[in-house]
Amino acid sequence: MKYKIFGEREIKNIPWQDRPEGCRDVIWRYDSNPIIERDIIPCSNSVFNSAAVPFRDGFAGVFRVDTKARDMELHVGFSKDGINWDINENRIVFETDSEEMAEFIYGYDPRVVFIEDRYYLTWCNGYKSKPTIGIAYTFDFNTFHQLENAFLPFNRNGVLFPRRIDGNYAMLSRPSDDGHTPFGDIYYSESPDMTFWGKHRHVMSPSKNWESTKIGAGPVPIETSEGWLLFYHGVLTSCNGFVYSFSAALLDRDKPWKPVKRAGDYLISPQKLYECVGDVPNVTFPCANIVDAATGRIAIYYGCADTCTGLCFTTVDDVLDYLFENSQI
Ligand code: BMA
Repeated sequence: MKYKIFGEREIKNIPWQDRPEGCRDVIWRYDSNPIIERDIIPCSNSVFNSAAVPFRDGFAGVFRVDTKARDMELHVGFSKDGINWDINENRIVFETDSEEMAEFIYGYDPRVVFIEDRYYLTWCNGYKSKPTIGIAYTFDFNTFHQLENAFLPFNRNGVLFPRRIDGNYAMLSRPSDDGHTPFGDIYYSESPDMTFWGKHRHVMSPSKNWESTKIGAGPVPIETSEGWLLFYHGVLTSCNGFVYSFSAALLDRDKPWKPVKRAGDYLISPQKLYECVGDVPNVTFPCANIVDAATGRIAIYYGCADTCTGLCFTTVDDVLDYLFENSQI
């Protein structure tokens, strides 16, 4: 491996396929996508934009399940290989000491990260029916303890860093509005205790045409010798609606609100039938990456057309080489 990875462990059973022969793409798709079909559990209308992490000798995940009543719920799942998943039929019911947090309105687009001694879950949480960032922690993916919302509405795409920065927990987020937000930059905030958030910093605005409407952080940033590798989604407004693609950027290791490299092109855009056709056409939306520290392999989980879940692959060396050769900053 050319570049160093920090804070990740060896994941021998990481889901993986080699780059197909002749393929020159930086990120390539799993050839049996989608890995999770929309009807995987009886109540599901769709399962997409979901999180997965290594857990015990396999993997655990928190899945966005939109039900047949079209409620937006969060469900736990487990897998031995990261590809075939058992997803709980009942949604997560959070425990909380805060009366204000007790009412569950909706939850979507989860991210999961291991920090210090436990797994933290962030998601877009309906607070009095307005979207903001919910936070909970779990040790076992059975009991989830919900903390206070990180921010006031309106906010989405809250993504925690896997370690403290300068002594504080750190989170990326995307302030938004109450609808299908036609704008959006990525911001950075810190907290000493996961409750009080401040030191807000601007990270990135939309730049190129493929992301010209809005951008948002995707999976948990990966710490490398060159900086934090962040996959992020970007939205183009076409004459037929939003198109969600994703790409990569590198953020400064000590001051992660400073981008140091940024791709000019998308790395995945909706092109396969299952990405172009579904409840919301033309959406590829990454929410999780699993990294094998021994090989630098990265498996990315992404929602497809707000309907099902796909998997794609790259390596730290592939993405960083690409960013160093093609950065548009
Ligand atoms: C965004 C979020 C995502 C969704 C996308 C496309 O605003 O709601 O969950 O995938 O729209 O519908």
